[in-house]
Amino acid sequence: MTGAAQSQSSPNAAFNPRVFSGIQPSGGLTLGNYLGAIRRFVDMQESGVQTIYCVVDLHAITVWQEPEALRRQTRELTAGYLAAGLDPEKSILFNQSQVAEHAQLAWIFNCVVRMGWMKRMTQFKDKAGKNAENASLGLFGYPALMAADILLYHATHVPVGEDQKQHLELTRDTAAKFNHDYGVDFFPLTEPVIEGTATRVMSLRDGTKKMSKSDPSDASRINMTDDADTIARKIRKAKTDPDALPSEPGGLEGRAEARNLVNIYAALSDSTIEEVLRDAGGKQFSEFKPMLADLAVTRLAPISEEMGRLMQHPDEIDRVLGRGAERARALAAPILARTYDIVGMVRST
Ligand code: AQP
Repeated sequence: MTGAAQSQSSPNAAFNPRVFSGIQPSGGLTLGNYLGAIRRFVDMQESGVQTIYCVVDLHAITVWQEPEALRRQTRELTAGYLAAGLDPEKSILFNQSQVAEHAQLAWIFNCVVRMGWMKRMTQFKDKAGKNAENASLGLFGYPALMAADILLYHATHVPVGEDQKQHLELTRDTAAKFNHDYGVDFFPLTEPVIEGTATRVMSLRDGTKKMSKSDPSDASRINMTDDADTIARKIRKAKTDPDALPSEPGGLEGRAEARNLVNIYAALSDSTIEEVLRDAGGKQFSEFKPMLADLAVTRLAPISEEMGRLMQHPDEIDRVLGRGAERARALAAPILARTYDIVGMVRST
């Protein structure tokens, strides 16, 4: 986290730095979720700020989820958090549905945000596609629940991938409108933290589409539970062009698939694009892809092995989520109570 969070000139100077983020258990974890989000979550945990990480199961049901699959994916995502280095003693880890205050604050925000704001959300347009009339109301209202997730903890910073930037802007607009309408300075104007070489990992089948858990093609993504052979096969079959890699980043212009594989290599090897191309410039993909596959397997195998081990103990995972939910509720309840007071709800004391 930068010093901006603590700076007196920051609009959030009155708030203690606090980080919140979440991932939907809407499928298996992908390399995109890991590089774009979870790795950043771990960095922030280690920076000493208070960190709160959620499995956003209420968001997941905005599109159909088989109940048994949702339960498994919720535990698997938690296992992914733990295996990647999130520590339930240092961070608060929980699933959203166990803290009812998320849904309660979302209702208040449903009455603050405007229809016009929601209609501009590109993710709704992408996910609803041509069949928007048949999309759930929850999918349309998703960003108001997301604003509630974040503002319920007065979070000042949210690590996310590039695709969530517009939703974060809506969160700031929601806080600003609430503060303005009620004449208070109650909610912070949360800042997105979109950093690193892998803020947008693209599909292995189409370099213009983001890698996504719910893409119908399994070959489009690397799942965090894929074994070494599967990872190697998917990378070998990844779409590329016939040219060799350039030795400068400028040479990746107009080569979306090549850029994506170089980005992934840079992120997994903790190096810059320039450094990768200094070594790999001039190589054909037939040579670069096996290098990338080896690196991916080396980096991901320990995480997927640990996920597998943790998944043998679902009770242990549920205990982590339950304990995290208690700690989350302790932070959320007073903020919701104060929100109700500001809005004018009567409550007995
Ligand atoms: N391809 C990606 N590259 C970088 N970051 C990514 N994230 C997702 N995909 C990429 C980041 O992961 C976090 C969790 O995302 P989410 O599960 O809440 O929803 P999403 O962004 O819609 O992710 P998916 O994988 O595409 O899920 P589905 O298919 O269910 O919609 C966010 O921080 C996101 O930026």
